[in-house]
Amino acid sequence: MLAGMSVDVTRQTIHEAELVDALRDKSELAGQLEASQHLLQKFMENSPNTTFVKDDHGRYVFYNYSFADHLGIGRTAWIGKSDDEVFPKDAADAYIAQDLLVMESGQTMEFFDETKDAQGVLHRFRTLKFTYKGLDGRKLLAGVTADVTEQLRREEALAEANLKLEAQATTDSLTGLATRRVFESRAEIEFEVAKRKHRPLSILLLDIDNFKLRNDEYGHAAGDEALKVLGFVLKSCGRIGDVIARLGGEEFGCLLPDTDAEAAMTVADRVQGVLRGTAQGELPLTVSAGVACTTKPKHSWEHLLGCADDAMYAAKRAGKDRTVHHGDHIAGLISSMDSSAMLS
Ligand code: GH3
Ligand code: MG
Ligand code: MG
Repeated sequence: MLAGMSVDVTRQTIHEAELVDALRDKSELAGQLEASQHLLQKFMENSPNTTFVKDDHGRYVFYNYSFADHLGIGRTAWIGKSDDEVFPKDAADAYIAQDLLVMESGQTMEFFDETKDAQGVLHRFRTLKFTYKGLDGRKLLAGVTADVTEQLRREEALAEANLKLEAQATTDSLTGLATRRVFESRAEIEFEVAKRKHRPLSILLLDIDNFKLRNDEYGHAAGDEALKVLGFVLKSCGRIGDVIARLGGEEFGCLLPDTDAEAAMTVADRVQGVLRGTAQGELPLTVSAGVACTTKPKHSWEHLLGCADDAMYAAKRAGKDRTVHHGDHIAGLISSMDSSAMLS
């Protein structure tokens, strides 16, 4: 019996020791929980992002220092209040509508808006809103808002700079015409379209005559002025769908879809005619031009451009201020070869 009693006392002692251990563990856990809650609260309060929590009636149950400082309100002034009590009607309506959407869907959603700070400076914000269950089981809505004014400003400046770069790469700054890069990429496309649809495509190449002399005699500015005049004349002689480009220096190209050689020669004549009637300093502004058309099979757009170039140089050799059609140029070459063969 005595021996049995001594066993019970030992068991009791063990239970007490376990209890003491369990209580110590519990109090340690509670301490850790409190410490981590404290840490989280400090992070929330001091976050540079504004954070807030509203209950299922849209009343603020929490907001951090950044929220209070941005709106210039006390750190508890809005607790228990809803948006329609603290914001102007338009803003309040927008926030309430967003909250409803998030509460009903249970999804995390992103919103952008603009508000003025306490000093009247406009800021742009990105807000993420989501729902969660509070300790009492009620649905709460939380929001994290980042000030993206600077980020958006930088992104917009970058987009604007890219647009400018793109424009510089595609538009000749002096004449406002397309650049060689645009001409070549469009020539490739139009050549394929013309081939597939069995439609003619013409290229008209023009080079200002004696341009070096103009620069030397009247200065670079006078040369630039002549380039602008020709650019303007070419634009006025083209039609919608034509690609008119400054290919470099004083050389210009017109890509004329759905245009046969005869019609392309008419465009060239029109340009020459307008230039003859345009006073441009003491030197007449004339061009030599070459026309090539796809009506006869050509290998590629590059070949077509080469033919127009040959024709343009034939116009230079023939005395400038004229247009030569590549087909006629070749026919001329053949007949001159024939006559020299007959003579020999
Ligand atoms: P040709 O009648 O045989 O075509 O002779 P040209 O004097 O017109 O041609 P050349 O190729 O000998 O000279 C072209 C000149 O164009 C040389 C270059 O200094 C000038 N030039 C090129 N780009 C520009 C520009 O943007 N502005 C000005 N003002 N001149 C330019
Ligand atoms: Mg020239
Ligand atoms: Mg030239």
